[in-house]
Amino acid sequence: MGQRPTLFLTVIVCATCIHIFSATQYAPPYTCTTTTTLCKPGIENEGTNPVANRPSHASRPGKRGPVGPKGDKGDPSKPDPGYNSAITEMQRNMGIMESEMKKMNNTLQKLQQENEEFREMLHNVSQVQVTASTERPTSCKDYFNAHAPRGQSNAEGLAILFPFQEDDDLTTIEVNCILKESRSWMVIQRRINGSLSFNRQWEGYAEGFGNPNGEFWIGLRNLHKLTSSANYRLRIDLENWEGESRYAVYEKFAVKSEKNNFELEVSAYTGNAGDGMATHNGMGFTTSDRDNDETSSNCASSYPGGWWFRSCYGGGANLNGLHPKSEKDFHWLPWMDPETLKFSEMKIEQVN
Ligand SMILES: [Ca+2]
Repeated sequence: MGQRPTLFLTVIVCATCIHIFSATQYAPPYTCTTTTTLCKPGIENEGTNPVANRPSHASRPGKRGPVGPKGDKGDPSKPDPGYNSAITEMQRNMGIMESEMKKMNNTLQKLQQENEEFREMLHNVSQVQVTASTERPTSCKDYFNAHAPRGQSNAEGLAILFPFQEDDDLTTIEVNCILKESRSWMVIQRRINGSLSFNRQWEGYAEGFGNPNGEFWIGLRNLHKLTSSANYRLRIDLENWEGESRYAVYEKFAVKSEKNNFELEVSAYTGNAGDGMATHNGMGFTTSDRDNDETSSNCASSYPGGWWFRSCYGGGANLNGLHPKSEKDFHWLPWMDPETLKFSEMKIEQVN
């Protein structure tokens, strides 16, 4: 009986030790991997260990786990293969972009060239249109081509012409155009009834005056521009106070520049009025303030009105002289001498 109390005490002590050891070994937080049943501290609990899942221990921090081995730093002289492939991809993309830029440049150049060609074509078309346009006739022939019914051989109309556009000069002149026996004439002078004074000085005759539909002088500057840019013939129609008519045609008609005093060139007469202009051929124009005649006086002062006077109008004509019948200065002497005229009309036609 003396050994039984000792054995019992020993058992009690060992049981206590086992309990204490167990409590220490499995104190939370305990972690487990899903593949181990033995939980270890420092790893988050996600396993199935029933001890680790105890709610009373879930918020307690674990111990820091072991630090792993350091990684390989790599060789700086050997770039990352991923980096190399990115660079290659960028270079490939840049190549594509350069190629696209070249294509765009080529397209742009083509467009610019086409634009230039288109502008040139437009310019040519507009030139053709200007020449053929009914809005901008260059001559009375152009005007009648647009306005006279086909087949009509006689007509008359007031026209605004653009005769100087070959020099890109869009100066217009307003004239009376006459279609007579299928020929187109531009009126440059007309006397009807003496209602308009032709007693003008140099600037007036140089610039022109009157109404194209009535009494009219086209102006020496216009005459020079017209007849120096193309060949013209001149036709003069006359009427006397008895109602008779005569005409004179000169195949060559031109007026020189103002610097040359608007010298007259006229020749190759045909008609039934007689050659009233022959004596005036080669003369400069004379007005009361500009004496270019061959007399010691000024013919335009003696016979008011400007003309290509030589020995005044002896043997010739004075179509810008005083008109009223009583003044007796409005003459075409080869036909009527000493009687004066009632009507005169000077007109020109371009010779092709
Ligand atoms: Ca003189």
